[in-house]
Amino acid sequence: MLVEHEGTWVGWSGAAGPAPVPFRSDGISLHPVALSEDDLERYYEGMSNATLWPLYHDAVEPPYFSRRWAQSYREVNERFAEAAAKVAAPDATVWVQDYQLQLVPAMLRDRRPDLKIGFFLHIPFPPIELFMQLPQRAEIVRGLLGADLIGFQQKMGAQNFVRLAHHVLGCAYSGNVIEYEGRQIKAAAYPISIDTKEIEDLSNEPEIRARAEEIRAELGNPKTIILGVDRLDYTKGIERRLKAYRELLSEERLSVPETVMVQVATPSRERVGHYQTLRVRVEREVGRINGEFGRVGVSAVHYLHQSYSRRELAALYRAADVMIVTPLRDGMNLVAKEYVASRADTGGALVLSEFAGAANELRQALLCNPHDLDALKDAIIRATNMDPEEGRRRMAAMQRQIRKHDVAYWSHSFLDDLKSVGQPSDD
Ligand code: ADQ
Repeated sequence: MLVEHEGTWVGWSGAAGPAPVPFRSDGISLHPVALSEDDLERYYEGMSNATLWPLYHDAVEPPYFSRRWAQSYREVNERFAEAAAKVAAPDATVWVQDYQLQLVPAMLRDRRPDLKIGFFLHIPFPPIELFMQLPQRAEIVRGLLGADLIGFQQKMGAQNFVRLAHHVLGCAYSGNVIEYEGRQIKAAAYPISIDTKEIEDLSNEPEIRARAEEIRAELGNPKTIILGVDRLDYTKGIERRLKAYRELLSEERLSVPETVMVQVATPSRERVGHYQTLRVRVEREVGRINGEFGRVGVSAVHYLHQSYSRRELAALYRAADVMIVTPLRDGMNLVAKEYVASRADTGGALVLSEFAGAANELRQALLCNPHDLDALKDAIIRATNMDPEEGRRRMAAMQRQIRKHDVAYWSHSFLDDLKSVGQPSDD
């Protein structure tokens, strides 16, 4: 998308310390912004990942509120706004991404009123009742209203925001258009997606198919491979899934070695307290399941706390008979879409939480409420015993959806809408 529009990327390099000098790569100009160790601790791990992340995900873990973190969030947002203001051409379009930068739209508009500003939130936007806990609530709403178009993963998020702008700042609105300081700001849903074709092609490569066979053999040729792939995050419902699996083994509705579970959990935010305790809890549960149901040389659950290449992930998806995606709340969940795209053979079955944004589109998945353990267990059993013809029909229908609604569709629909909004209001 940036290549197509000869765009410039302004972002963080991923390492603390001075920013590398701007450079070009694959036809894109990159302008790194520096984050110090202090910024990392307060702005990134603190305000972004221990305040906003849990608050926006239904407070499934309690958010911490800190004035020092909020001050750092402000400072770093200023830095990004300053950097973008410097590099943006006259009347350029700037697309600000995600919850770490919610103050940037207004800061950027102050500096560069000529710009067209879009904002996209990759995570859910919470209901008013939850958002109102945030000490910086008015500041964040004002920050976002600096944009011309605010994109959310789901309609519900957009509606929450419109109501909130009215509630907190008294903004008038009509449908999904908010009036603020003589401007009209649109809030709408743009469900993000994947490069469907790329993943389909990848998973059809003979080498990936051979690797999928090899994985099955390495797991002892079980009848059913159950797979979970997530960042190790408390929003992803990994513990619920493991508990459901343990109960199914204990009730002998599933058994080892006919069934084997693989849980890939990418290391994530490892210096944040919530994540450290989650890791301990998940590893304890994995140990318990293997202790009770494993045998010498046969694990009931293979737990892989590692990052994988796209090729290895594609092979794992291709090998998995049942994919379990059980977030307690998730903006979208690309893993669910990647699994569907990987099954060009129309094999496999997807168990999907109703609380993932992806559930709005993947209606033919086996949808369930992960808080309802019995419903989750029944969905896993249904997926395990799915009639192959029914499985193929469901998979093919989901594939039709994500072939049309791929990531290019997402970015084009957002940018097309951005072109046509933000005109001054009549009064
Ligand atoms: P995430 O919470 O990170 O994203 P998700 O949408 O599932 O969640 O994306 C994860 C990505 O990481 C996928 O592309 C997946 O393939 C990859 N991944 C997962 N485990 C991996 C591993 N072990 N090795 C390598 N890659 C791995 C946030 C929001 C989501 C939203 C996305 C995009 O929380 O709701 O869908 O942004 O907007």
